[in-house]
Amino acid sequence: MRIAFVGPLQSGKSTLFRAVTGQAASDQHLMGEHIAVVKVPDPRLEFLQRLFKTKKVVEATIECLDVPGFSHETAQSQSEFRKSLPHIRQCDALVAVVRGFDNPTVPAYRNRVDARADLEELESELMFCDLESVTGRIEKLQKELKKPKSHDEEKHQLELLQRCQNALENEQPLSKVIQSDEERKMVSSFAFLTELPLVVVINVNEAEASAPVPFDYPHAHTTIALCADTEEQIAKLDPQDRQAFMEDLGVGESAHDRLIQACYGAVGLISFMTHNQEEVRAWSIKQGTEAVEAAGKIHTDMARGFIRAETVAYEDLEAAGDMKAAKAGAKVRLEGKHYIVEDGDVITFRFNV
Ligand SMILES: Nc1nc2c(ncn2[C@@H]2O[C@H](COP(=O)(O)OP(=O)(O)O)[C@@H](O)[C@H]2O)c(=O)[nH]1
Ligand SMILES: [Mg+2]
Repeated sequence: MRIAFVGPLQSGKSTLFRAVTGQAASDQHLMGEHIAVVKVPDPRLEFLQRLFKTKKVVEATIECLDVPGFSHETAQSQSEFRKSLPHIRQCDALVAVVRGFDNPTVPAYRNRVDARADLEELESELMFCDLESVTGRIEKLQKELKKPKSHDEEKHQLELLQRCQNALENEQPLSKVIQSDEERKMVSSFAFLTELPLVVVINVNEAEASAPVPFDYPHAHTTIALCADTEEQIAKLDPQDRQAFMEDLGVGESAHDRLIQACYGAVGLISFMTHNQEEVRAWSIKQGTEAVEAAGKIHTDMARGFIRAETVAYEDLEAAGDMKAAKAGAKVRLEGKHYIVEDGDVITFRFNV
Protein backbone atom coordinates (compact mmCIF):
# COMPACT_ATOMS: atom_id res chain seq x y z
CA MET A 1 0.00 0.00 0.00
CA ARG A 2 1.15 3.49 -0.74
CA ILE A 3 -0.25 6.61 0.91
CA ALA A 4 0.40 10.30 0.32
CA PHE A 5 0.35 13.12 2.86
CA VAL A 6 -1.43 16.02 1.20
CA GLY A 7 -2.73 19.35 2.45
CA PRO A 8 -2.09 23.08 2.68
CA LEU A 9 1.32 24.62 3.28
CA GLN A 10 2.60 24.53 6.86
CA SER A 11 -0.08 22.18 8.15
CA GLY A 12 2.41 19.74 9.64
CA LYS A 13 2.60 17.17 6.82
CA SER A 14 6.35 16.76 7.04
CA THR A 15 6.27 16.68 10.84
CA LEU A 16 3.67 13.91 10.76
CA PHE A 17 5.60 12.13 8.01
CA ARG A 18 8.68 12.09 10.25
CA ALA A 19 6.61 10.94 13.24
CA VAL A 20 5.07 8.06 11.32
CA THR A 21 8.09 6.94 9.31
CA GLY A 22 10.81 7.77 11.84
CA GLN A 23 12.73 8.92 8.77
CA ALA A 24 13.97 5.38 8.25
CA ALA A 25 17.37 4.73 6.72
CA SER A 26 15.63 3.58 3.56
CA ASP A 27 14.59 7.17 2.82
CA GLN A 28 14.72 8.10 -0.80
CA HIS A 29 13.88 11.12 -2.82
CA LEU A 30 11.50 10.47 -5.65
CA MET A 31 11.45 13.45 -8.00
CA GLY A 32 11.41 15.94 -5.15
CA GLU A 33 8.93 13.98 -3.09
CA HIS A 34 10.02 12.30 0.04
CA ILE A 35 9.26 8.62 0.31
CA ALA A 36 9.76 6.23 3.23
CA VAL A 37 8.75 2.68 4.04
CA VAL A 38 6.92 1.95 7.28
CA LYS A 39 6.59 -1.47 8.85
CA VAL A 40 3.12 -2.55 9.90
CA PRO A 41 3.39 -3.84 13.47
CA ASP A 42 1.59 -7.15 14.01
CA PRO A 43 1.92 -8.96 17.35
CA ARG A 44 0.80 -12.21 15.68
CA LEU A 45 4.15 -12.41 13.92
CA GLU A 46 6.02 -12.75 17.24
CA PHE A 47 4.06 -15.86 18.16
CA LEU A 48 4.58 -17.34 14.70
CA GLN A 49 8.31 -16.69 14.85
CA ARG A 50 8.56 -18.52 18.16
CA LEU A 51 6.45 -21.36 16.84
CA PHE A 52 8.29 -21.87 13.56
CA LYS A 53 11.68 -20.87 15.01
CA THR A 54 12.65 -18.69 12.07
CA LYS A 55 15.53 -16.24 12.01
CA LYS A 56 13.60 -13.49 10.36
CA VAL A 57 10.29 -11.70 10.69
CA VAL A 58 9.14 -9.65 7.73
CA GLU A 59 6.30 -7.25 8.42
CA ALA A 60 3.94 -5.92 5.79
CA THR A 61 4.95 -2.42 4.73
CA ILE A 62 3.36 0.85 3.74
CA GLU A 63 5.07 3.39 1.53
CA CYS A 64 4.50 6.96 2.63
CA LEU A 65 4.91 9.93 0.35
CA ASP A 66 5.38 13.49 1.58
CA VAL A 67 4.28 15.80 -1.22
CA PRO A 68 4.56 19.61 -1.49
CA GLY A 69 1.85 21.63 0.20
CA PHE A 70 -0.94 23.20 -1.72
CA SER A 71 -2.40 26.68 -1.69
CA HIS A 72 -4.68 28.33 -4.19
CA GLU A 73 -2.94 31.59 -3.38
CA THR A 74 0.60 30.88 -4.43
CA ALA A 75 1.10 29.92 -8.05
CA GLN A 76 4.39 28.29 -7.09
CA SER A 77 2.82 25.84 -4.64
CA GLN A 78 0.00 25.14 -7.04
CA SER A 79 2.43 24.23 -9.80
CA GLU A 80 4.57 22.08 -7.47
CA PHE A 81 1.51 20.26 -6.23
CA ARG A 82 0.42 19.63 -9.82
CA LYS A 83 3.86 18.24 -10.61
CA SER A 84 3.51 15.65 -7.86
CA LEU A 85 0.08 14.50 -9.07
CA PRO A 86 1.45 11.53 -11.07
CA HIS A 87 2.92 10.18 -7.81
CA ILE A 88 -0.25 10.87 -5.86
CA ARG A 89 -2.26 9.01 -8.48
CA GLN A 90 -0.26 5.86 -7.78
CA CYS A 91 -1.36 5.84 -4.15
CA ASP A 92 -4.07 3.72 -2.52
CA ALA A 93 -5.23 6.37 -0.07
CA LEU A 94 -4.75 10.04 0.70
CA VAL A 95 -3.97 11.37 4.16
CA ALA A 96 -5.10 14.99 4.26
CA VAL A 97 -3.27 16.88 7.01
CA VAL A 98 -4.87 20.16 8.01
CA ARG A 99 -3.96 22.71 10.60
CA GLY A 100 -5.93 22.85 13.83
CA PHE A 101 -3.11 24.28 15.98
CA ASP A 102 -2.32 27.85 16.85
CA ASN A 103 1.34 28.70 16.78
CA PRO A 104 2.33 32.37 16.71
CA THR A 105 5.80 31.52 15.37
CA VAL A 106 4.42 29.64 12.37
CA PRO A 107 2.38 31.79 10.01
CA ALA A 108 -0.99 30.19 9.32
CA TYR A 109 -1.87 29.53 5.77
CA ARG A 110 -4.09 32.45 4.67
CA ASN A 111 -3.82 33.70 8.25
CA ARG A 112 -6.56 31.39 9.32
CA VAL A 113 -6.81 28.28 11.43
CA ASP A 114 -9.82 26.62 9.88
CA ALA A 115 -9.40 22.91 9.31
CA ARG A 116 -12.74 22.48 7.60
CA ALA A 117 -12.18 25.29 5.11
CA ASP A 118 -8.69 23.91 4.36
CA LEU A 119 -10.16 20.49 3.63
CA GLU A 120 -12.77 21.98 1.36
CA GLU A 121 -10.13 23.93 -0.51
CA LEU A 122 -7.90 20.87 -0.95
CA GLU A 123 -10.81 18.74 -2.07
CA SER A 124 -11.96 21.35 -4.54
CA GLU A 125 -8.50 21.27 -6.14
CA LEU A 126 -8.63 17.47 -6.38
CA MET A 127 -12.12 17.68 -7.85
CA PHE A 128 -10.99 20.28 -10.33
CA CYS A 129 -8.17 18.00 -11.55
CA ASP A 130 -10.59 15.08 -11.94
CA LEU A 131 -13.10 17.27 -13.72
CA GLU A 132 -10.42 18.24 -16.25
CA SER A 133 -9.75 14.57 -17.03
CA VAL A 134 -13.45 13.74 -17.20
CA THR A 135 -14.36 16.65 -19.44
CA GLY A 136 -11.50 16.00 -21.83
CA ARG A 137 -12.50 12.38 -22.23
CA ILE A 138 -16.20 13.19 -22.65
CA GLU A 139 -15.42 15.54 -25.52
CA LYS A 140 -13.36 12.86 -27.27
CA LEU A 141 -16.02 10.22 -26.71
CA GLN A 142 -18.76 12.41 -28.12
CA LYS A 143 -16.72 12.82 -31.30
CA GLU A 144 -16.08 9.08 -31.45
CA LEU A 145 -19.75 8.29 -31.08
CA LYS A 146 -20.67 10.40 -34.11
CA LYS A 147 -18.78 7.95 -36.31
CA PRO A 148 -20.99 5.25 -37.82
CA LYS A 149 -20.05 2.08 -35.91
CA SER A 150 -21.53 0.32 -32.93
CA HIS A 151 -19.99 1.71 -29.79
CA ASP A 152 -21.44 -0.08 -26.81
CA GLU A 153 -18.33 0.19 -24.73
CA GLU A 154 -17.91 3.87 -25.48
CA LYS A 155 -21.56 4.52 -24.69
CA HIS A 156 -21.18 2.88 -21.29
CA GLN A 157 -18.08 4.86 -20.53
CA LEU A 158 -19.71 8.09 -21.62
CA GLU A 159 -22.72 7.43 -19.42
CA LEU A 160 -20.46 6.77 -16.41
CA LEU A 161 -18.26 9.80 -17.11
CA GLN A 162 -21.30 12.03 -17.40
CA ARG A 163 -22.39 10.86 -13.97
CA CYS A 164 -18.85 11.61 -12.75
CA GLN A 165 -18.98 15.07 -14.29
CA ASN A 166 -22.31 15.77 -12.69
CA ALA A 167 -21.07 14.67 -9.27
CA LEU A 168 -17.90 16.75 -9.48
CA GLU A 169 -19.85 19.83 -10.55
CA ASN A 170 -21.95 19.30 -7.44
CA GLU A 171 -18.85 18.95 -5.26
CA GLN A 172 -19.19 15.24 -4.72
CA PRO A 173 -16.03 13.10 -4.78
CA LEU A 174 -15.93 10.24 -7.29
CA SER A 175 -15.67 7.68 -4.48
CA LYS A 176 -19.42 8.34 -4.09
CA VAL A 177 -20.12 7.63 -7.77
CA ILE A 178 -17.88 4.73 -8.71
CA GLN A 179 -19.15 1.82 -6.69
CA SER A 180 -18.95 -1.46 -8.58
CA ASP A 181 -15.82 -3.31 -9.68
CA GLU A 182 -17.04 -3.03 -13.26
CA GLU A 183 -17.21 0.76 -13.03
CA ARG A 184 -13.87 0.89 -11.27
CA LYS A 185 -12.28 -1.03 -14.13
CA MET A 186 -13.91 1.19 -16.73
CA VAL A 187 -12.22 4.32 -15.36
CA SER A 188 -9.08 2.82 -13.82
CA SER A 189 -6.81 4.38 -16.46
CA PHE A 190 -7.76 7.86 -15.24
CA ALA A 191 -6.51 7.19 -11.68
CA PHE A 192 -8.97 9.75 -10.33
CA LEU A 193 -7.86 11.59 -7.22
CA THR A 194 -11.25 11.86 -5.56
CA GLU A 195 -11.83 8.15 -6.04
CA LEU A 196 -9.08 7.50 -3.47
CA PRO A 197 -10.20 6.86 0.09
CA LEU A 198 -9.50 9.86 2.30
CA VAL A 199 -8.15 9.82 5.85
CA VAL A 200 -8.27 13.23 7.51
CA VAL A 201 -5.76 14.27 10.15
CA ILE A 202 -6.55 17.42 12.09
CA ASN A 203 -3.25 18.57 13.53
CA VAL A 204 -4.30 20.12 16.86
CA ASN A 205 -2.52 21.81 19.79
CA GLU A 206 -0.84 19.50 22.26
CA ALA A 207 -3.50 20.28 24.89
CA GLU A 208 -6.29 19.15 22.55
CA ALA A 209 -4.66 15.94 21.38
CA SER A 210 -6.64 13.73 23.77
CA ALA A 211 -9.94 15.60 23.24
CA PRO A 212 -12.55 14.16 20.87
CA VAL A 213 -12.17 14.86 17.16
CA PRO A 214 -13.49 18.42 16.61
CA PHE A 215 -15.59 17.35 13.60
CA ASP A 216 -15.97 14.45 11.20
CA TYR A 217 -15.30 15.42 7.61
CA PRO A 218 -18.18 14.01 5.55
CA HIS A 219 -16.06 12.71 2.65
CA ALA A 220 -13.45 11.13 4.90
CA HIS A 221 -13.37 7.45 5.68
CA THR A 222 -11.83 8.30 9.07
CA THR A 223 -11.03 11.57 10.83
CA ILE A 224 -8.22 11.62 13.39
CA ALA A 225 -7.07 14.45 15.67
CA LEU A 226 -3.46 14.43 16.85
CA CYS A 227 -0.58 16.77 17.59
CA ALA A 228 2.14 16.15 15.02
CA ASP A 229 4.82 17.93 17.06
CA THR A 230 4.19 15.72 20.08
CA GLU A 231 4.02 12.65 17.88
CA GLU A 232 7.41 13.47 16.44
CA GLN A 233 8.82 13.61 19.98
CA ILE A 234 7.15 10.28 20.80
CA ALA A 235 8.66 8.68 17.72
CA LYS A 236 12.15 9.83 18.71
CA LEU A 237 12.02 8.14 22.12
CA ASP A 238 13.40 4.70 22.86
CA PRO A 239 10.55 2.19 22.70
CA GLN A 240 10.80 1.45 26.45
CA ASP A 241 10.29 5.14 27.37
CA ARG A 242 7.51 5.69 24.88
CA GLN A 243 4.63 4.22 26.86
CA ALA A 244 5.26 6.29 30.00
CA PHE A 245 5.62 9.51 27.98
CA MET A 246 2.39 8.81 26.12
CA GLU A 247 0.53 8.08 29.35
CA ASP A 248 1.78 11.37 30.82
CA LEU A 249 0.34 13.20 27.85
CA GLY A 250 -2.87 11.21 27.72
CA VAL A 251 -2.03 9.89 24.25
CA GLY A 252 -3.51 6.40 24.01
CA GLU A 253 -1.97 5.18 20.78
CA SER A 254 0.83 6.63 18.69
CA ALA A 255 0.14 8.42 15.40
CA HIS A 256 2.08 5.65 13.70
CA ASP A 257 -0.35 2.97 14.91
CA ARG A 258 -3.50 5.05 14.49
CA LEU A 259 -2.66 6.16 11.00
CA ILE A 260 -1.73 2.67 9.79
CA GLN A 261 -4.99 1.33 11.20
CA ALA A 262 -7.02 4.11 9.61
CA CYS A 263 -5.39 3.54 6.22
CA TYR A 264 -5.87 -0.23 6.41
CA GLY A 265 -9.53 0.40 7.14
CA ALA A 266 -9.95 3.04 4.44
CA VAL A 267 -8.40 0.87 1.74
CA GLY A 268 -10.07 -2.29 3.06
CA LEU A 269 -6.85 -4.20 3.67
CA ILE A 270 -6.28 -7.36 5.68
CA SER A 271 -3.14 -9.39 6.42
CA PHE A 272 -2.32 -13.02 5.90
CA MET A 273 0.84 -14.76 7.03
CA THR A 274 3.26 -17.25 5.47
CA HIS A 275 6.24 -19.13 6.87
CA ASN A 276 9.19 -21.10 5.59
CA GLN A 277 12.50 -22.14 7.13
CA GLU A 278 13.89 -18.63 6.80
CA GLU A 279 11.11 -16.32 7.83
CA VAL A 280 7.58 -15.65 8.91
CA ARG A 281 6.03 -12.93 6.89
CA ALA A 282 2.88 -10.80 6.74
CA TRP A 283 1.32 -9.70 3.46
CA SER A 284 -1.40 -7.13 3.01
CA ILE A 285 -4.19 -7.69 0.50
CA LYS A 286 -7.62 -6.22 -0.15
CA GLN A 287 -10.59 -7.79 1.59
CA GLY A 288 -12.26 -10.24 -0.75
CA THR A 289 -9.04 -11.41 -2.44
CA GLU A 290 -9.05 -15.01 -3.68
CA ALA A 291 -6.35 -17.48 -2.63
CA VAL A 292 -4.86 -17.67 -6.11
CA GLU A 293 -4.50 -13.89 -6.27
CA ALA A 294 -2.95 -13.82 -2.79
CA ALA A 295 -0.44 -16.46 -3.94
CA GLY A 296 0.38 -14.26 -6.94
CA LYS A 297 1.36 -11.47 -4.59
CA ILE A 298 4.19 -13.67 -3.32
CA HIS A 299 5.26 -15.01 -6.70
CA THR A 300 3.61 -15.23 -10.10
CA ASP A 301 4.68 -18.91 -10.29
CA MET A 302 2.62 -19.63 -7.19
CA ALA A 303 -0.49 -18.30 -8.89
CA ARG A 304 0.28 -19.99 -12.22
CA GLY A 305 0.90 -23.42 -10.70
CA PHE A 306 -1.55 -23.06 -7.82
CA ILE A 307 -2.68 -26.40 -6.37
CA ARG A 308 -4.11 -25.51 -2.97
CA ALA A 309 -3.73 -23.30 0.07
CA GLU A 310 -3.19 -25.05 3.38
CA THR A 311 -4.84 -22.61 5.70
CA VAL A 312 -5.27 -22.20 9.43
CA ALA A 313 -6.78 -19.20 11.17
CA TYR A 314 -4.24 -17.50 13.45
CA GLU A 315 -6.57 -17.76 16.46
CA ASP A 316 -7.01 -21.51 15.93
CA LEU A 317 -3.27 -22.03 15.60
CA GLU A 318 -2.55 -20.03 18.73
CA ALA A 319 -5.24 -21.87 20.70
CA ALA A 320 -4.00 -25.26 19.51
CA GLY A 321 -0.42 -24.35 20.40
CA ASP A 322 1.29 -25.74 17.31
CA MET A 323 0.69 -26.99 13.78
CA LYS A 324 0.49 -30.64 14.79
CA ALA A 325 -2.24 -29.99 17.34
CA ALA A 326 -4.07 -27.71 14.89
CA LYS A 327 -4.06 -30.51 12.31
CA ALA A 328 -5.20 -33.05 14.90
CA GLY A 329 -8.06 -30.70 15.78
CA ALA A 330 -9.01 -30.43 12.08
CA LYS A 331 -8.27 -26.71 12.10
CA VAL A 332 -6.00 -26.84 9.04
CA ARG A 333 -8.10 -26.60 5.90
CA LEU A 334 -7.21 -27.31 2.28
CA GLU A 335 -8.61 -24.43 0.28
CA GLY A 336 -8.89 -24.00 -3.49
CA LYS A 337 -8.19 -21.14 -5.88
CA HIS A 338 -11.38 -19.25 -5.18
CA TYR A 339 -11.19 -19.34 -1.40
CA ILE A 340 -11.55 -15.80 -0.03
CA VAL A 341 -8.58 -15.17 2.22
CA GLU A 342 -9.40 -13.85 5.68
CA ASP A 343 -7.46 -11.61 8.02
CA GLY A 344 -5.05 -13.70 10.09
CA ASP A 345 -4.97 -16.72 7.79
CA VAL A 346 -1.67 -18.58 8.09
CA ILE A 347 -1.17 -20.10 4.66
CA THR A 348 1.18 -22.52 2.94
CA PHE A 349 0.63 -22.45 -0.80
CA ARG A 350 1.18 -25.71 -2.69
CA PHE A 351 2.07 -25.14 -6.31
CA ASN A 352 3.62 -26.88 -9.24
CA VAL A 353 5.37 -25.21 -12.17
N1 LIG B 1 2.53 24.08 17.61
C1 LIG B 1 2.61 23.17 16.68
N2 LIG B 1 3.38 23.40 15.61
C2 LIG B 1 3.43 22.44 14.65
C3 LIG B 1 2.70 21.24 14.75
N3 LIG B 1 2.94 20.50 13.65
C4 LIG B 1 3.79 21.22 12.89
N4 LIG B 1 4.10 22.40 13.50
C5 LIG B 1 5.00 23.42 13.00
O1 LIG B 1 4.48 23.92 11.79
C6 LIG B 1 5.53 24.19 10.87
C7 LIG B 1 5.24 23.50 9.57
O2 LIG B 1 5.33 22.12 9.75
P1 LIG B 1 5.67 21.16 8.55
O3 LIG B 1 5.54 19.79 9.07
O4 LIG B 1 6.95 21.53 7.92
O5 LIG B 1 4.47 21.51 7.58
P2 LIG B 1 4.23 21.13 6.05
O6 LIG B 1 4.47 22.35 5.26
O7 LIG B 1 2.77 20.76 6.03
O8 LIG B 1 5.12 19.99 5.71
C8 LIG B 1 6.82 23.72 11.54
O9 LIG B 1 7.46 24.84 12.04
C9 LIG B 1 6.34 22.82 12.64
O10 LIG B 1 7.20 22.81 13.75
C10 LIG B 1 1.90 21.03 15.91
O11 LIG B 1 1.26 20.01 16.09
N5 LIG B 1 1.88 22.03 16.83
MG1 LIG C 1 6.53 19.77 4.13
